[in-house]
Amino acid sequence: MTQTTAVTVRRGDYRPTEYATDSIELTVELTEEDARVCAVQQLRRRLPLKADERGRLHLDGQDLELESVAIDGQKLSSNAYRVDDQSLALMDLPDAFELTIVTRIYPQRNTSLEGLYRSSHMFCTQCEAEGFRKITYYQDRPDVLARFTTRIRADAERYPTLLANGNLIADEQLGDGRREVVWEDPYPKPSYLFALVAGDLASVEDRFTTASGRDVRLIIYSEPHNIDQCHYAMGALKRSMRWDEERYGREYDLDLFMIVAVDDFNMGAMENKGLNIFNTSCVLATPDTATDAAHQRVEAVVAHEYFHNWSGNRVTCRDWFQLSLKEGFTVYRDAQFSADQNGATAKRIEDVNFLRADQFAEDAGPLAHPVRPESYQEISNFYTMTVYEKGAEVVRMIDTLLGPESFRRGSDLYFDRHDGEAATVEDFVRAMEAASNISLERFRRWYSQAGTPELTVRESYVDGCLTLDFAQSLRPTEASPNPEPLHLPILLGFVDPGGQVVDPSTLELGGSVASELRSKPPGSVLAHLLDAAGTLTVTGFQHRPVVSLLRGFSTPVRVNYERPADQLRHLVRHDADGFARWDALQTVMVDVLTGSTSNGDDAIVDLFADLLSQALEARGPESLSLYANMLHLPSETYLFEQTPVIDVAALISRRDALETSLAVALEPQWRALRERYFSNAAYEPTPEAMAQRSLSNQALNMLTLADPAALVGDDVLAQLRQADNLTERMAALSLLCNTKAAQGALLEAALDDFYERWKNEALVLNQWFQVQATSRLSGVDAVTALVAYERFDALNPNRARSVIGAFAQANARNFHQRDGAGYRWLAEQVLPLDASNPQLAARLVQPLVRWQRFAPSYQRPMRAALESLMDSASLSNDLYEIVSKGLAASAQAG
Ligand code: HT7
Ligand code: ZN
Repeated sequence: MTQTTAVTVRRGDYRPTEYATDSIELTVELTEEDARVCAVQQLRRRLPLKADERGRLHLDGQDLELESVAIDGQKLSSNAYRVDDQSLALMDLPDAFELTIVTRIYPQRNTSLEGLYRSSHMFCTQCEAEGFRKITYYQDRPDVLARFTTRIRADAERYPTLLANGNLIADEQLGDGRREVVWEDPYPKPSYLFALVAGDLASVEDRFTTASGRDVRLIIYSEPHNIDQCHYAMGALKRSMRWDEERYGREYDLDLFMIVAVDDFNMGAMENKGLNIFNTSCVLATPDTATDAAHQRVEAVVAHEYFHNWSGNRVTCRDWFQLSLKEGFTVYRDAQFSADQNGATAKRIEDVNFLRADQFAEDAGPLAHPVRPESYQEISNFYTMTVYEKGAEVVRMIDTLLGPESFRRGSDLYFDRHDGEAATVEDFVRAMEAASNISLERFRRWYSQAGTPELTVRESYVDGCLTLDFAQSLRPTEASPNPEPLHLPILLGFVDPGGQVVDPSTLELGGSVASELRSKPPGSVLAHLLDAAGTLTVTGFQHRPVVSLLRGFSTPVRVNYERPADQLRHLVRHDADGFARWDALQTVMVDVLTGSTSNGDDAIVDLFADLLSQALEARGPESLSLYANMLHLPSETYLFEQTPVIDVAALISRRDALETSLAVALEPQWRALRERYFSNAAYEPTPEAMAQRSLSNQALNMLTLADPAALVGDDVLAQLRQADNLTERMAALSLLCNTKAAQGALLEAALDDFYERWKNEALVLNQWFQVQATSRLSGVDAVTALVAYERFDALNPNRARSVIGAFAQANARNFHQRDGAGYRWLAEQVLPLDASNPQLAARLVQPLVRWQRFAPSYQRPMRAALESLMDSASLSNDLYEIVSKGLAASAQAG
């Protein structure tokens, strides 16, 4: 029997609640068996009752044992309310009253990691999106803003750390070895921002003086064995606080800001008011336990959650359809922060890579939805790349259209207008319009239409006049069956045959599309394509220029621009904009790898030869990180996204062949690069040192490809043994795992040594699992052995992702085995997980739902694996929504 009870929630059905909850006082009594929760709410009708109306209240509740309900102190008999497994309903209510509800819950048995649960030795909460209803009956929706007071009672010895949102207002020893603390949060907030933590935690502490001179205490808590790994996050927090004041004028508003690191967490972190809760993977970082990428992720996630204090907490969302209002905007803010900390070009490359490889895939598959979705069955499934990353691109385009001064005025106006409110995407766009006097009428469609637009460009040149004909199209989707043209901001520049960027102020702009000069990047023009087609003419060139299109990826589209490869190579060599150089190189390689350009390998080798000699001379972090990015081939997932029908084996073997040719043909240059950038200096997490490590590791990778036998015994092993940091250790271990010549005793010894040394560091052990799960030499047997390993634990999301997620998402050549064994294996892992942690199961299954994009021989077994899940006894709402949408797409395409 399959799940059939899924309810669809629709955006158009939004209605405010009849009653506001002005305040809630929670008393949570923790024991080793359970928790007793007493919630006292003050409720008030928003509008007076009409003559024939009776006051009704719907409260959400899940997995709760109801002990009692009382109104204004009078206990209700059980026929005075209706309770089922999702809700508690009360009738015939007065206009204002006090509601007291006592429930019992079992955090120790809660493996879903929503609501109140146990992780290692502590209790913690996760309430976004709908977890508070697992703590007590409540109007668990983001437009109900209440003042929270939280009283926690627990064994004083076992749980000396008792935390909740806001300020500590009481702390008392109770008679029976128990202790009581009371926390009060002065800011009204929705229930999804509630948090509670109880444990025996260590802490690091610091202070921050705000722009207006207030003193804020900053504390990061973790289990004692991790506390030495929290200093990097503290530095990142202070940088974020200063940055948000300087860049957005946003000051922190409480006297205390806390972060708690927990082992078991479904996502990266959570922005609960004043008490952020973090997955350990997003807060702990030392040279030995976090790679360069992990350091940057910690910095970005700390910033992201902190920035939510304004974009999400002070101004929250009216309903979950507005999720991108806080997430898209906050991702944009954290991207700006990271760009300022570590270099704008490298950050843009990272984000565009992710967007084009993963979000474009989501937008092309059965889970495609607009940035502001119209409906959902399970809101947890809508924390997607579309809502986050495409949502951030939409905010970025608004910034591009308005320019930085007007954008800042718009953001100030948005925060002023809606402080303390639950707002909508429309409120955000209106504030941007009001502050800039720029109409975003057509632009709004970005929020309501799913799918990635395709921009087609045709170019002609006659007597100094360049004509660019633009056309846009958007594939109809179920969410947007009749898509309409979007406002595409197209940033471009011109490079002359000598390699100089042409100054566009010497040119005349015309045609049917509006256009204007822009100084960032230097020598740019911004064209506005608002209709299905339009033309930009540019006159006054001395020679035919090469067009540098979509600088900075100014609009998230697929580009169809047929032009000779030598034009792209010219841009790779000469464009003044680093992002545009990288992007042109990606296109050159994709065209060769997907077969749209024949015999291009030699030209790519020539290009790489130039880039390698430039990389040897590079100075400064911006330039070094640009070459570090350019000297990598496009990722497999990006390549898949660039082909209409994905033939996994063919694409991977083309990519392998090109990589090997580059390795062999340029071996001396790779060796020089390795010698130039390999360093024995002590580890530093600076952008420059990270770029140097990336160059050195890429050189080692290419040298190993060129001559596997020689290097395995030499540089790779030396790096594995002698490195003082995880980045270099993992690069070496990954090379051993992926090199045939290293298989057998050599690799086993290396893996065993690594395991013995790091087995007590959970996050490093995840890397050990992951490097094996993603190896090109690890098939289904290998990952089956990994999940059978004693230290594998599917209930810990980080560990599950390090094997199951890693294999399905980052080991295409083995996951997409033609006999379907990889797909069956994934379904077998996901099914038992669904019973304990539905959110995680629904995420891990997703590689299967994109089956329609693959060649027919892959499609059949992918669908069969989905069907096997659908046939199973019962699925959670989370997994059912994903699997059923995946299979519905199969009916359409089949
Ligand atoms: N706002 C947070 C979302 C989140 C979450 C959502 C569903 C299930 C578990 C979750 N943990 C955190 C994270 C963020 O984007 O800032
Ligand atoms: Zn967020």
